[in-house]
Amino acid sequence: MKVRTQLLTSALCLTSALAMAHSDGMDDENFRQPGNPLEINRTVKVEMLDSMRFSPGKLQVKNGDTVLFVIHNAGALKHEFVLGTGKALKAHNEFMKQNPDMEHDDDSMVSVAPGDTAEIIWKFSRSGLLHFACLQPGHYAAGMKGSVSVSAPAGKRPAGKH
Ligand SMILES: [Cu+2]
Repeated sequence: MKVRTQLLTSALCLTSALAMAHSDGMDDENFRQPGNPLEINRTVKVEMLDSMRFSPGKLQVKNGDTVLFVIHNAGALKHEFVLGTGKALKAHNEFMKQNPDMEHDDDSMVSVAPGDTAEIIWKFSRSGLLHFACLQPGHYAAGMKGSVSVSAPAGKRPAGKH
């Protein structure tokens, strides 16, 4: 019964955050692509710190990469890793202020207890800048966020140049 309730609240949380993100025309759907474990071609380790930082805070991947994120909570507090566009994360963070006890369990986000390690598999299918953040109350505002720069695949030149 507890599991069912948690699933329901996390689904509601996500839906509301996305609805808010969509209301300003931002397109989050293209980034929401969980990866196939058989296609992992990179592993990226990220540490969560009680200094309200991710280490490293800036990541670089290539468009087409399927990345296994290994996320370790090195602190004594609970932290989260939530991947998304900047606007979706901001909207989600606002929602969390009203619902601080919300649990997250979705392909693009994970809560990690102190000392634990969690994994997310993500396929990057568009170049551009993505963001990640911890949405535990106060953490995002304290700077617990980072970015993933998704570059064009190797060998592909920008349009219009020869
Ligand atoms: Cu945190």
